[in-house]
Amino acid sequence: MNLDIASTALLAQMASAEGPALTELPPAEARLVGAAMAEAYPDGPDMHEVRDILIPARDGGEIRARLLQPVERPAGVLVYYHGGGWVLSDIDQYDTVGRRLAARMRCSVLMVDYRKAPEHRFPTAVHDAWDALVWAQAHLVGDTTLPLMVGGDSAGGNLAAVMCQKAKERGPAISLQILIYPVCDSDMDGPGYADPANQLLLNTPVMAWFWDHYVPDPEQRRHPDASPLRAEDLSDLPPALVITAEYDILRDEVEAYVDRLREAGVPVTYKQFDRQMHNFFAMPGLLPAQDKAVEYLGEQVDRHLARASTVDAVIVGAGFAGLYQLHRLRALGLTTRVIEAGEGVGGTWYWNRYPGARCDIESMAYSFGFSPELEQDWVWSEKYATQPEILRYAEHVADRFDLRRDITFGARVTRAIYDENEARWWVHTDQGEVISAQHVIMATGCLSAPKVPDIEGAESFEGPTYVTGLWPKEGVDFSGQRVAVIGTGSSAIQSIPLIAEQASDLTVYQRTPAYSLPAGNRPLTNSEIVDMKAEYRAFRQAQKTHPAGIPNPPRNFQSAHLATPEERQQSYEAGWKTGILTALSSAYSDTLSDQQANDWVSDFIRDKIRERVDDPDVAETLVPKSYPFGTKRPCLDTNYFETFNKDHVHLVDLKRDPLERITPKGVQTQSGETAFDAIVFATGFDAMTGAIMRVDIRGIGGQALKDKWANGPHTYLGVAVAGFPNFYTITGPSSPSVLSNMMVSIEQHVDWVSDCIGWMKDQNLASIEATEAAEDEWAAHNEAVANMTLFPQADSWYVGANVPGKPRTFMAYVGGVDVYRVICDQVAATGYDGFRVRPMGSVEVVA
Ligand code: N01
Repeated sequence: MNLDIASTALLAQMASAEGPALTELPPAEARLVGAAMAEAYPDGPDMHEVRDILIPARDGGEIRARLLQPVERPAGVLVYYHGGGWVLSDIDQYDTVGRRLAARMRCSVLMVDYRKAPEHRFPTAVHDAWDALVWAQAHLVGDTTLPLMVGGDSAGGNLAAVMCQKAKERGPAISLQILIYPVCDSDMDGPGYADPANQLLLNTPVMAWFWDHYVPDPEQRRHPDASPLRAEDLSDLPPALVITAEYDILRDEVEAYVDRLREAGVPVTYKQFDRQMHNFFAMPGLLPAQDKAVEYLGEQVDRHLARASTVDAVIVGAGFAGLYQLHRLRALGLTTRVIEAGEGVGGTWYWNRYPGARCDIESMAYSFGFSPELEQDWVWSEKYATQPEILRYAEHVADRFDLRRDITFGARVTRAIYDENEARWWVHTDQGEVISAQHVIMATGCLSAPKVPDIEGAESFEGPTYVTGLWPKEGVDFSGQRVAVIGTGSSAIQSIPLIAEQASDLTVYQRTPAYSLPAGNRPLTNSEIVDMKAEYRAFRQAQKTHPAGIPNPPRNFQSAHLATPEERQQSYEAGWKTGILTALSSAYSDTLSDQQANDWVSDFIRDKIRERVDDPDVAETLVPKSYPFGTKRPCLDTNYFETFNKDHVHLVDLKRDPLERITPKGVQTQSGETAFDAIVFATGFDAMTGAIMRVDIRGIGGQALKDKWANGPHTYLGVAVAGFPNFYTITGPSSPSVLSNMMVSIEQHVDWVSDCIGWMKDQNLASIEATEAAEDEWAAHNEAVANMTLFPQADSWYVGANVPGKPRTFMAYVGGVDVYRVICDQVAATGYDGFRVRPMGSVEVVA
């Protein structure tokens, strides 16, 4: 015998306690033994609701039951019958087991305290089990489509099996039976009984004692309501999920029942828990296999529930990437679901509603190019569109292409688990839904996981706090308030001038000053719009062949070293006047790769900042000096620096006066506390990987993506990950993404992924997966290219420096979207070089 250590220890402990054998005790005393043991079980997980119920029994009596409602919205209803030989135990002793099942399965669990023998002999337990089942159907399922399942262990498993046989004729419809080492037959003469190794907690005398109390008449025991193995016809029963233990006198009769179910055409999933004994499932906390069995049952129930929700692809996120991806997959004939946490489309433009939020790529360029009709019809009003206008555009796209019908709003994907046998993903949402999909596409955005302010005491502030990336839909009125803004990145730089217009007093807490250029925003003229629309096709092509997807103004291929100081000044001035983000970085070819070339342009911008700010000390504080221009994302602003010329606007340099904590009244820095009515956190995002890592993603062999990426993201082309087949990251880490016009990169990635999936369909492939070698080669190339630039020098979110503890790696491909496109196209043209594929038919087909 090779029982696991915990079981061996438990048996040894019980033996040394030298109590009387169960069979020597009257049932009432025997019950106390179990109750004493249950005190050692840990508490189960918290529930949304725990309700004790009395269900009327047909004989006028009452059946005690406990309804356990999980925190997440239930995806099904499980009626559970506990074990204990119809004589022992109750729902109090099974409270932890019930809670664990409810939490893991995300199901409402009704624990039934059917009345026990010998006070209530057979068939009372059967009647009670039935009455509780009918009650659950009426009160917990009702008019909903929630699937009804039954389950139980040992004697409870026996009742669950009997319920399924009875329900076949008279309903209710049971979608799954969960049988944990159920008692199947009353003849105690099978080989399981003969093996001395099985004579453990449940042994032959104990089983005989149970039968004698429950059904004293040996003939009556053979009735299928007591011995379900003896039923004549097992066809048309619900699918069964059956567990046994390796050391169990009942294992053979359970296996006989499994065989008979299968012969009758009932789908059965069967698992034996090795090195375990009968009863292990009833002992939470004492026997680790109990946890494993709950997890196993949870996974199987997930799958069972997901059968109803099977699609070709799940897309996570309904921002621009998710919308276009849905459009493309539909065109390929794939059934697709989009899961979106927000209540509407738009992604980043749905959440970032802070004052002044607008794009810093020109509107007519920051738009989809895949539909010439769309780009001709839509009219942008300003050079740089505001957040509401961009959100209207996203909504227009969703409506125009009829996308909403495949989007589930207000639901967040929490887990995605890959099943190698089926080559499919099980995608879980926080709404309790589980979806089976061949492909999972993360369209979760690069800057969509707002960084929770890691400032001590942040939660203690008594006034309202706001995070720019999660701005309230209804807006905020700061009129007459004393406001603090923490952070001076793009979001802060856009919002500070507008907050200053309302606030009676505004203090900006700056840790690192930003390079910002005046946007020169203005309404678009009719002729600009007409001209662009006439040129749109050529412009889209130019976007594709530009390293940042921003062809205007054109790049200068000359080194700054070859220009005279006067020429440099002239070209920087010209770039400055354009109000375009890339104008200064593309003024010379080596701005981002040569320290001296960068110093020249950085000094130019520093002088411009000094010109814009009246107070020389304030100006000097606002001038960035600690990193080269462009190595942290530069900003575009409207009157940002000028705002500090206002008397009621103050700047605190956190490098000189460090922030100590947020207090109930305001902000405490080294030099003292300042009181505020409201605080705005413009503290940025857990960029590139944050939104992906928020989901528990498990690939081949159960490997967690967060473990694989523990030392930084590792991808092939920024779109695929070795060990995670049929899993795609749109504008993922190590793709050009945030170093480009996102719309250009999104379209390129979505097109590539869609072509890849279309190719798989044509080739009848079940899965595609990046190879480790390809991933390593891509990572090495990324690093080599990044190291040719000045980018790694800055403590930016590009390297994860803004998130304490995040591994430092450069997370975007610096080689340019033009070069990147060529590489991706070549990979596709060579039959997806660097990927391994599995044909359909080499995997299990989902029933
Ligand atoms: O975030 P950020 P963002 N104590 O990370 C400071 C895009 N975007 O939301 O630099 C004190 O840039 C932090 O200081 P430091 C764009 O790509 C685009 O503004 O880490 N300060 C920094 O000043 C952009 O780059 C648009 O030293 C703390 C600020 O908070 C990206 O989104 C508009 C702190 C965060 O700046 C992110 O921009 C808006 C702490 N504990 C955003 N933690 C447009 O299209 C952080 N900070 C126009």
